[in-house]
Amino acid sequence: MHLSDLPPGQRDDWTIDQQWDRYTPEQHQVWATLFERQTKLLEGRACDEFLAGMRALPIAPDKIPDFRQLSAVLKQHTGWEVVAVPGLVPDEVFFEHLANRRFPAGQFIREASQLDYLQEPDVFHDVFGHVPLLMNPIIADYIQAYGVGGLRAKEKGVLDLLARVYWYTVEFGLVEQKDGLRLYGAGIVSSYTESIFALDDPSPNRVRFDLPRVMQTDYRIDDFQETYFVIRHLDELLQLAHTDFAPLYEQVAQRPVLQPGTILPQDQLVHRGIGTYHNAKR
Ligand code: HBI
Ligand code: FE
Repeated sequence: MHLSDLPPGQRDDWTIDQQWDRYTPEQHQVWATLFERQTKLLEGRACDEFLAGMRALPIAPDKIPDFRQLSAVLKQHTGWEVVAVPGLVPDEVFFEHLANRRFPAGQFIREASQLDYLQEPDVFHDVFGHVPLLMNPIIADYIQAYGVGGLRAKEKGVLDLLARVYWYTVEFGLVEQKDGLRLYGAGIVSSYTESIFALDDPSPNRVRFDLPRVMQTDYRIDDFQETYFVIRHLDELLQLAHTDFAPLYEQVAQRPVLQPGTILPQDQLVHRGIGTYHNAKR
């Protein structure tokens, strides 16, 4: 791609200026509405590390956060920064940023009339959902490792296998804590309806996380998940960050892709879903 093909203001790493001063009062109000709704829900639902990260960051209830301020605090704690992008960026661009501890966050915010509808990750999903856990040293290393691994997986033609691991952990993961199941996936904690569904609804399966099993399992991008995978502690992800996936790719690539709702005899079930939600749509 030639520099001259880029939209005005977009750099060749796809980053743009956040232009924080240009957000309108209406846009800050959308943030405020989402923030208030979500914060009420997440006490006792999100994992402790998420809630701790949220408290420690300059994320206010009534204003879209300024990425420069977020980055200043993140840098000190885990060496991460937040950079603005227009929306989804190509896989390699995304991985290159993560591998260098830069989190690409959507600059725009959803419309007030479509609070629960998202085609691409916006500033609420990316900042409210992802950034608090980047304050945690385990997640900080894990997401960087995903960036490094993503570049390799893309070369090998096995990105779909790795992308499932990201999906079922970083985006839609559940973790067991002393007082029960909690949320850590950004796709869940940034969604009002899925924060309730993932934890409280009898419909979805909740299955112990198993790496090759997850690599085999297709996921839903346009609806609640049919299966959530549960880790016992965030430390499980640290172990993953240090695992060589190459031999697993070879094994798993031979196996059939599993549909999102499939349960295998060897699965360790935390909860067997009754399937009402997704069955009603089939
Ligand atoms: N771009 N901005 C942005 N955010 C993402 O989460 C993202 C992306 N590009 C590619 C991508 N995710 C995924 O398809 C990869 O994680 C596989
Ligand atoms: Fe995300």
